[in-house]
Amino acid sequence: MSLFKKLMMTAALSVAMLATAANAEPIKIGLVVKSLGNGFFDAANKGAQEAAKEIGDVEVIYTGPTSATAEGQIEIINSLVAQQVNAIAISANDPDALVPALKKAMDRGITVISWDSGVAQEGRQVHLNPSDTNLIGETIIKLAADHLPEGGDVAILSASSTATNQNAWIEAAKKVLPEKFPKINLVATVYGDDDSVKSTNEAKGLISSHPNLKAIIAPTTVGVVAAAQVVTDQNLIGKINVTGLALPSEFKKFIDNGSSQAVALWNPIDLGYSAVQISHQLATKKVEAKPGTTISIGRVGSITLDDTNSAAMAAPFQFDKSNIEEFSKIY
Ligand code: RAM
Repeated sequence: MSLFKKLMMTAALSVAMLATAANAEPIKIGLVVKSLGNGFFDAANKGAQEAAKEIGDVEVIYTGPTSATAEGQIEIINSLVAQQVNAIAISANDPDALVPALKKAMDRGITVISWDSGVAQEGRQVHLNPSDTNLIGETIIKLAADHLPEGGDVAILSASSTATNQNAWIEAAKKVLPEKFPKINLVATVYGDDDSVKSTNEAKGLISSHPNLKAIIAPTTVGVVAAAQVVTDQNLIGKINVTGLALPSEFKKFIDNGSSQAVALWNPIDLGYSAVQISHQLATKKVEAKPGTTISIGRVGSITLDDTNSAAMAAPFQFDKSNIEEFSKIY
């Protein structure tokens, strides 16, 4: 073959390869959150987009219903299946109600993981917990108990009554109460649905029905802000301590004004980043979802799947007067 012909063939091959690269569809990952308009999920999306950029061939579709319901999420799952996404990574409003829709997605070859708030095992391949469930359960009670040396009445203001994550944390909290915190008296658990208005009304209800209430524990970033605002507005600072899981950027003012002594949370940016890293590796078959598998998650480290194909990311941090300013600039 002449040199000219050889050169022409190499050039043609390069053009063909370039065309394939340009036409290659990105791996599409639907990041489905409990509801839109929640700062916690916006922070998770930041990390998700960061992971997509880092990996390179990934498009993250950030989506969720306007209110935190399973029905709203089912519609979204069906629409992502119709769009033929490669993966769905969901924070579930209900462990069971989403299973049929997610099974349908998996039947079509779509990778499904849950993160933050899980779906039952038959409805997903992997579940990523932010942190160890028992540790979070104990942490939210300890946050209240640390400031109640004499003990007293406390109440929980949760998210929706079907939220997998909050229900698991509350159950874990109730388990450690009698032995580790015998002087803490849990008088009620109410549900604000991760909706500011409902959470505000539920916080007001707790205060009027329990005159000796010493702390409101809200293991939700939406509920905790609503409760602290109510305590502030009703001049109850110093009487009722609001605590739970809070996003420092939204909550700093309540540490500053004394309606809360301390709260906790893990890094939501890292959580969204990890969900995308895991989804991508499963969707591109770089790893398989089976017990014992170790999945590396870029700058966050790695996780090893337990016998339910679940894993936890990291321990929660505590925020108080000494450090909330610094963290409020990050998330
Ligand atoms: C709310 C949501 C989310 C939870 C955080 C702590 O934003 O309910 O699922 O992980 O709080």
